[in-house]
Amino acid sequence: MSKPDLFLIGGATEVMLERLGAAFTIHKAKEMDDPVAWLATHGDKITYVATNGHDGVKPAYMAALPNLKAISCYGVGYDAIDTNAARAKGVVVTHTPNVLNAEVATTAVMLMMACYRELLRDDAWVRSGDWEAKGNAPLTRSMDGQTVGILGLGRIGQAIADKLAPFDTTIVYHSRSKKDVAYRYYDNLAEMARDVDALICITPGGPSTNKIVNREAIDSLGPQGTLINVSRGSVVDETAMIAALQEGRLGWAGLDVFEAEPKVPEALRKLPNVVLLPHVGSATVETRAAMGALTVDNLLQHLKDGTVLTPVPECADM
Ligand code: A2R
Repeated sequence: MSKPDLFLIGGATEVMLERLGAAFTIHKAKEMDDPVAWLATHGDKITYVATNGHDGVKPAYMAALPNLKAISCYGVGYDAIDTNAARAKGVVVTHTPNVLNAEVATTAVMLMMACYRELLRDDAWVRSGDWEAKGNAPLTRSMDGQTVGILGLGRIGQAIADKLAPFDTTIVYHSRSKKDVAYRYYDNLAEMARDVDALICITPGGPSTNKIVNREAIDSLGPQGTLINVSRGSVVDETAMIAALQEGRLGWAGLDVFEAEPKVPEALRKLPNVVLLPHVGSATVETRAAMGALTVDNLLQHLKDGTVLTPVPECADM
């Protein structure tokens, strides 16, 4: 019996390719000159798609996949996939929640520590010879005892709160609904930003969170405030943030995500009061292996009995 056809958007690890290859005939979009043209001829035989949170599934691909059954997304964020369009076609979408909570939380804490303790400046102080030439580096700020506002206290947000506990932080949070936790809840983001030393963004991307960290929220965080973003670049008004960092209205920013990544504005790259990472929140060998395994497991499960392990909430009842 011939294997079902899978359209692979973006990359996949060797282990993923090996497991997928045993069950599916893989067609790699990356190796096609014109994937849309290829789909126009072959799209009707594709029943499965594997993609990632960054590449998602373009509307032009979706339109050319009439017999699609499932989309498996390597990553917890799936804002690059139109889940409503998928659902309307009877296509179930899966993602990789939980297996990356600890890693993304570590990235958030690492960025916060790097901002507070001026890790990059002090590393440069040693490398440049300034230590010998100028003496001790200027003092930094302590990360202990800070009040930290978490924007989006979900799976990862809670993991961040847990990892910050040894720093004697006071955790508060903002989300659309109050959670059953002991932390103080703010129903207004700017109000929370006014009361905290650091604001950590860890909501999903998409229209409902687009630029919710706006000028008002940024100004509320203020000149002594630190903004950490490990969610999506779209969550923060990047232009407003850069202006605030340049003008001293915002103190520091630790960023793993950007509005038009991998393009990062030069004005941001020039600032001394930022720490910039190339969207590596979950990017360790261990965590990416776990995410890859779950991405493949969802597809194999669907092939076996039509169910999936970790559907996105919008497809949970399919
Ligand atoms: O708003 P709620 O009560 O649904 O809480 C969720 C919150 N959230 C929002 N908060 C404020 N304004 C919004 N428009 C909004 N939309 C969602 O974000 C919840 O507390 C949190 C998301 O938590 P989880 O669904 O458990 O997601 P997880 O696994 O923590 O990942 C979060 C995101 C991914 O979507 C990727 O973009 C990124 O982390 O890696």
